Amino acid sequence: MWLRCTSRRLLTSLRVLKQKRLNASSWSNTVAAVVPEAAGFLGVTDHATLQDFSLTHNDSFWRAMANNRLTWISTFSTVQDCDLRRGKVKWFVGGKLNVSVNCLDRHVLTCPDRVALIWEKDEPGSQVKVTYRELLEMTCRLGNLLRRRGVKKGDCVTIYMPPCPLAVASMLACARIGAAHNVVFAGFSSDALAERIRDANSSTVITVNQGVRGGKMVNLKKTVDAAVDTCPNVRQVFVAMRTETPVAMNSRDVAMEEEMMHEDVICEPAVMDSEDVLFMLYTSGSTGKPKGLVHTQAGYLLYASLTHKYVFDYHDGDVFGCVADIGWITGHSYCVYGPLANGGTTVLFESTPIYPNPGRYWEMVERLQINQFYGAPTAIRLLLKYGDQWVHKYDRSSLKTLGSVGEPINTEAWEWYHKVVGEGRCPIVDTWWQTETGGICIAPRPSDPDAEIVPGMAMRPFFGIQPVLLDNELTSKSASGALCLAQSWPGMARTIHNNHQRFIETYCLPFPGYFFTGDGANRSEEGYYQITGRLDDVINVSGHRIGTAEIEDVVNHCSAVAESAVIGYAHDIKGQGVYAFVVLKKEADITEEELRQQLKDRVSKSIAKYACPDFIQVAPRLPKTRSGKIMRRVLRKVVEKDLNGLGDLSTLDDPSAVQEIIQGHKELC
Ligand code: 6R9
Repeated sequence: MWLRCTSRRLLTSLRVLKQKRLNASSWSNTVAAVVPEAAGFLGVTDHATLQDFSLTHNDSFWRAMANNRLTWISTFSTVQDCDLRRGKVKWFVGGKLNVSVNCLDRHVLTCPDRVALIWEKDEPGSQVKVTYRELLEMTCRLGNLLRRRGVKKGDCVTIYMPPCPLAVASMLACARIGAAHNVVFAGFSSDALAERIRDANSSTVITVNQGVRGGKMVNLKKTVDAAVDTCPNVRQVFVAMRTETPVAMNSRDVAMEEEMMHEDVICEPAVMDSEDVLFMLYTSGSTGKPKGLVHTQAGYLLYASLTHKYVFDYHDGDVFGCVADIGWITGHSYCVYGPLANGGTTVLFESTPIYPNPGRYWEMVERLQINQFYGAPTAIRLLLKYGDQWVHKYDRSSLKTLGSVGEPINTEAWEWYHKVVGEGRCPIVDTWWQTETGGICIAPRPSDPDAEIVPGMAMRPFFGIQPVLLDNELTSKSASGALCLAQSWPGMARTIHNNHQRFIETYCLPFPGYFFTGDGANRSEEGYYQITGRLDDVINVSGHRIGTAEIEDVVNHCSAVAESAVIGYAHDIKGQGVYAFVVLKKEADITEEELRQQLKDRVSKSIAKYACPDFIQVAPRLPKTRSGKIMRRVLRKVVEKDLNGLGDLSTLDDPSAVQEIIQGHKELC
């Protein structure tokens, strides 16, 4: 079904490379079997050669992949036009395509009745299956509706929905008519939603009357109403009915399913340029407001599709179970775009890992016959504590690969996932990537299902990815440093919406010529990568990324607060928890209990519940340098109870501040 592209130059250069790198005896193994689209016409048979080739012949590699995996309306003229120094990133320049056609129409031609989506609803056993034909029909009706209601190519539509087929159809309908989507995680508060709607300049919002999660109803439409009331640009809100509970409809509201029924099932796809915007997705940075990272059409789709196929060893007919929410990049790339571009069957998980009991994931694996399961370490750590019996109860023989994403996976969780869940026979793929990278960049088995796996390590770069650890000797084999990527790849974000300068300053200027990820990493003698965590003030709570500055901003708005410092601390289950140090104004008249309640309410109203501090320590003052900078390093060490590791305190303005902090911490914890 894929178009075959056999470039003579590519063939020749690969043969040369092959001769250079390999002797005849190492040709036994079969990249032909594992990366057929490369090996089939390249004759390459091992990962290292193909990985090398993807870097040294970057254009040839990506040209072949783009021709092989994507269906183009008209082909591109230039593979890439990138300059990381200037934050310029363009791939498949001049090419025209439509992403929804790549995810739907071409599969409807060959396998219309294959299941595209399995909607695993909150109540176990109430799953809904949607075929490719049905998803195309839903998408077309919705595309026509959006068009009729004035949504145009280049507009941005905000989607505030839990994982469900209509949410996926909404994303694809935007792609069909050339509008960008901006999915906002449906756990965000109305203030956070409003901020994102305004920044994205959306005039259309899509939502549901209520969400259902863990047996509870959540009034999402109410949150949208409160948000939209502060967004004068919003002219219409489409409301789908997830439950039967009626909701008050305002003049701007549109009953989505009813209106869709009047629409045609054929919707002309917009002709999109490779570099037109496909979506933006807000994520947290170390300073300031959340940033709307922008992803474009062809490069993103190709990268999501290729990584989905090779990192997880996905094959036709497999059921892919990524339990992330569609509001995060993991949901975008591995619930929606990657699997659908590959004609796969993908699960949309609406519930929680412990509803109705801690056996939920594994009961679902048995019932849906899931082959690849992809989840977050925080959930694994939580389930581990409930004991093995919840896993043993269910048949997991369908499982072939187990994936991990979002934060480092600790050894205990890795071993349990491997031994108990996977019965020691399923490889664990610890995948490192970010909203910015669009898809997985480092993972244990990007091509070879038999490759060695080291616990707790993301290990090997994906094709076309060249990690470097900077601030370190570049020549040494083992190293540690700031994780940077030395050349562009098709899935990377192109800019920050409305703020290209911030994009350049955040990712391109710290190490000129390299893309700076914000993470630190180690490289072993064997060349395997291990991610050590963020180097900036971004923390990771239950796999949700949040900037400490964002939380401080909300805390500082409380009238009793003079200043604050928020840090992450190691948490058994969440990975990291939030710890806030607060200095009160002299005139503040508030009890500590009132303050705690007020701050929790404020943070959950302005951001989301997961960002609420677990500990709030009221301090007379914060340790600062003489130039007035808060010494967060000292605060972290106090919370880690590593008083010997406080380090150099010579720049401290007043050393007694540290003693006060230590004393206060002892009293609180
Ligand atoms: C996909 C996603 C990105 C940040 C990233 C890093 C952390 C993600 C990881 C990991 C260690 C892994 N992270 N995967 N750390 N090992 N396998 O999570 O995107 O929400 O943007 O977060 O998450 O710190 O920089 P996003």
